[in-house]
Amino acid sequence: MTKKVRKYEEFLVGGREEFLKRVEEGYRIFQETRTYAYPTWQYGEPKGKLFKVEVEDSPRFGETAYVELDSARTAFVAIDMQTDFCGKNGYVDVMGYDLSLTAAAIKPIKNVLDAVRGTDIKVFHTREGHEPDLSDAPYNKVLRSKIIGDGVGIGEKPEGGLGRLLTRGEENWDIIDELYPIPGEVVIDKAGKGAFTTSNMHLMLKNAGITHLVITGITTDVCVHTIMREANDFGYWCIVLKDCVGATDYGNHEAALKSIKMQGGVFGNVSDSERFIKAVKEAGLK
Ligand code: C5J
Repeated sequence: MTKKVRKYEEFLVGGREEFLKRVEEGYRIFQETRTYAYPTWQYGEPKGKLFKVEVEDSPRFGETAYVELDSARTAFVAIDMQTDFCGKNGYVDVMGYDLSLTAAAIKPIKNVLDAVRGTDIKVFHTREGHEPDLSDAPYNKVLRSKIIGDGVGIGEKPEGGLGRLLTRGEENWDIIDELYPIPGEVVIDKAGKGAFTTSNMHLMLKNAGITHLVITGITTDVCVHTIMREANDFGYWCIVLKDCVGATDYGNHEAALKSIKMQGGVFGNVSDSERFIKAVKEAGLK
């Protein structure tokens, strides 16, 4: 019996020519307008209002471009603005890092929250933390935290602290008062640095019909980057607001922002709170 030789492409669903035509059209629009236009061919007609945000160093360093978003398909995401990451005797403080670096994001995030609350942009908050019995905490993560914390790690209460570090239900684990969620905003509890595999965030974004994420929070090089990379891989358009993120090390913060911009925006785009608020106001979203 002769064996049929199968070609790899026989198993593909097709649509390559049509897809590349759409890419060609997006390319032409970009050449004319410097805008990553909202792809209605993919997502359908806008549910809210279209508005454009200026992004920096795109597609090359020193160049400016615009990302077009549908307000009702946009999520403003505030990542891990918990006492544990920016407050006294929290997880980051116990590790000995300079809290002013992560706390610097608080005020700009508050300004953006004030601008988006009352619009049809959806607000998502995340919290990193583990179950009180530590059943979802990897051993290596907990051990490393105890070593760098000079004997006090995840699941333990530091001297003078509010509660056990990165432990769900503790005061230090919760979101800081200045940025506390209001009714109607989504709070995602995640057991990892990312959110797409350790929480229901992806399901909730999908169910809400979200296509674009405006990302803020801490820390730039860890949870912000991990979530942005996950979202980008799933095709979400991501914009990080650079003054609304902070890291435990300034060099890492800068490098993390730079790496987003490589390859024409390998993980998305970078803007800032002022440019984003201006775009929201000019579009008259309230
Ligand atoms: C860290 C985070 N840095 N939220 N978590 O451990 O970035």
